[in-house]
Amino acid sequence: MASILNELETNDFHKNGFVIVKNFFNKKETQLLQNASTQDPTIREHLYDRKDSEGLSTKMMAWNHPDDSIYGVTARSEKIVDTMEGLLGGEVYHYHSKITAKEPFEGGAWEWHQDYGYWYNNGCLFPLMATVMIALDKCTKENGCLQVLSGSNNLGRIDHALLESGQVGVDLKRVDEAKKQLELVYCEMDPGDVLFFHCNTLHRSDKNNSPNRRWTLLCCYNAARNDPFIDHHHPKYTPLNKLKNEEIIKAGNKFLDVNDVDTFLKRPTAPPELSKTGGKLFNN
Ligand SMILES: O=C(O)CCC(=O)C(=O)O
Repeated sequence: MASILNELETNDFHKNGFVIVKNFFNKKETQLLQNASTQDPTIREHLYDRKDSEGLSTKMMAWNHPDDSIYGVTARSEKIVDTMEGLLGGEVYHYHSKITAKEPFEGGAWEWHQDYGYWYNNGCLFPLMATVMIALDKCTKENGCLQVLSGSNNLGRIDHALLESGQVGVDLKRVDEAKKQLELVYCEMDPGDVLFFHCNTLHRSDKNNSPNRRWTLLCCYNAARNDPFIDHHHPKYTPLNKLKNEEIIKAGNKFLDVNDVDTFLKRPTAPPELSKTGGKLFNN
């Protein structure tokens, strides 16, 4: 199948660094994806805390290779992979997937960053990488939906540093300047909607200030022609076995494979090469 995006939406992605697709998943698919997020014991066991600068934690879990669970099948579904291939201009492979879980009133913030701020350090030479964020819950301004700076994908990679909290963040002076020219967009979504965003798109999210949880599944891809030149904690080029979209519903009740536990990344994704700045972002 071809990309789910039409020419206008594809152009939007390249111009703005993101595109939201409403109802990307149908009702049944969405319900199954949501069920897995509440019922899969492997997810509960492997979520770890990721602190923000206020000490609040967002829960997170990540894994490298897609399995036969509903989440692995979704990450390999034609509608996602073909769309990624359309956006990145050729074959892609699965770089990793993750769940980011903000519990009601507790879920913390994510600081401004570009994903390529991390992935550059993994030996990915070109920013030929992107993520699809899948809304498992309603994502609103109040519960900490993703925020993006529209057009920031065209800024190139900005310097990042490791923050005291363990997150990796970007030079805020740059963000302040960029904000004078670029629109800040709150990517509010309903369950089953998705957001495709480029690895150089600046993004962040607020803490969850609401009684509603905000869980999302993010699947990240690298172009096959951008095979990382460093061995690191995410895979080098690994051919991806694409699946028909119908397989998502068939995999409905299959949870993440506990025996595949080695592939779960328990450590924060901050690369060791980045030095701590004592909690200050570039003396801002
Ligand atoms: O879940 C969120 O709000 C942000 C996630 C994020 O920025 C990331 O995974 O890079």
